[in-house]
Amino acid sequence: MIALWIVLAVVVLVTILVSSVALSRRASRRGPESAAPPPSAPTATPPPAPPRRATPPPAPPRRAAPPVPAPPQPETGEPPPPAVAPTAEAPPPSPTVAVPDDGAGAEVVAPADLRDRMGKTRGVFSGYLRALRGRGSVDGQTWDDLEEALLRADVGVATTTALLEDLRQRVRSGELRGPDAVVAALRAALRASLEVAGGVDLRFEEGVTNVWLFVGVNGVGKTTTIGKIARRQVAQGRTLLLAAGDTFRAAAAEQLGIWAQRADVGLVRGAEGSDPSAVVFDAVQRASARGQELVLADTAGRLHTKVNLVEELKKIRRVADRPPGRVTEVLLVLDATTGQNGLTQARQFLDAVGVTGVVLTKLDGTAKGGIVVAIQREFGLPVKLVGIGEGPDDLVAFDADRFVDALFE
Ligand SMILES: Nc1nc2c(ncn2[C@@H]2O[C@H](COP(=O)(O)OP(=O)(O)OP(=O)(O)O)[C@@H](O)[C@H]2O)c(=O)[nH]1
Ligand SMILES: [Mg+2]
Repeated sequence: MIALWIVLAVVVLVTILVSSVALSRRASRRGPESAAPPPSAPTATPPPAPPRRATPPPAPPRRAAPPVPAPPQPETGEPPPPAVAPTAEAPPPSPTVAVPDDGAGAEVVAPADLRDRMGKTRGVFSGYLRALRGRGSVDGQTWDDLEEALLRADVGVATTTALLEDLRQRVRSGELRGPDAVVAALRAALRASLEVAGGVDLRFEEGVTNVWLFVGVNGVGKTTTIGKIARRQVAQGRTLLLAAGDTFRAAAAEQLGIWAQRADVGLVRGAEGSDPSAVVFDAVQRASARGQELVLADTAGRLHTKVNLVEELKKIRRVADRPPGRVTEVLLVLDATTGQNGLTQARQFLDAVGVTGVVLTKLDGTAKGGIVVAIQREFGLPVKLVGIGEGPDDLVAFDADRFVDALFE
């Protein structure tokens, strides 16, 4: 019996021992599992988090940078910023000089001026050219860059396509090799497309009262241009009168009156709403009676309808052409900052009043200087003068060589 109790006690003891060992093993396995999650979740994530927060700051600088070189490609990040900045601050110095010798009324300017004032256009253009040259070979990217540069400078789709198609063929035929040759050929092609019959001289005839009419939509710079030209003509020894043919607003005649005072010339004006052709007719009569040889006639840029405006301009022209008057220039004034849209607006004037040339204003305030090429190519009209600022001397004769040099150098 005692032996039986001993056996039972041993069995019980062994059972207790075995189960306690099993429990302790399970506990040791669960230990690492339950300990792991806390460190892994919160601890592992936070450390990466700060670095992630540290990264964003670099991002804003990257976003802040593009606006400056915005004109060219973001990747090139080229020179436009430096070019743009000087332009914005450039207006004060105006080394323009009137040269009273060419007898046709064109003004000559110190070479640096047009170049400096065209800083925005140059910035766009030269950025692409530099990137393109830097790649060393002519590939698909070359054509993309050239196309973008020309379109951004507002050379226009039609002109850009024609220019590039020609260059592509010359590269295919082996005539042009390498980016430098392509750029040089583009430069020559642009220069050639600026060759328009007639030249930039403003036409003036002896023995009649010359009338130069200024037409264009409102705000393009007609009145300002007249003021600038009046000063130059006086400096060249011409005698002249201003005609306030914009009778649509009284303020227009007052604005022209200020320019007349500055140039020390007479002004003929009518009442607000009066017939502008009567004002121009009167100006021609007075100029002739005083032996003055030139009338600069302002016109309205806006009327109730465009049909009215065009009809009114036709009438002004007819009246101004009656002897002793002779219309020797009809200058279409275009605002370079409006780019291709400006061309669309301007077409209505072309046939209606027999435009003889273009004055392109505000070339200083735009990166769309390529519009000069589009105007000459699409309108077949010479750009005779360009406005490069609001100051009285900020008007220069358009010089195709200097213009192209400014784009490429
Ligand atoms: N930056 C710059 N501004 C110019 C230039 N030419 C004219 N402006 C400015 O353009 C604005 C409009 O010029 P206006 O001469 O009044 O234009 P307009 O065609 O006579 O306008 P409307 O009489 O309203 O038809 C003015 O603030 C001028 O100073 C230029 O070449 N460069
Ligand atoms: Mg005006």
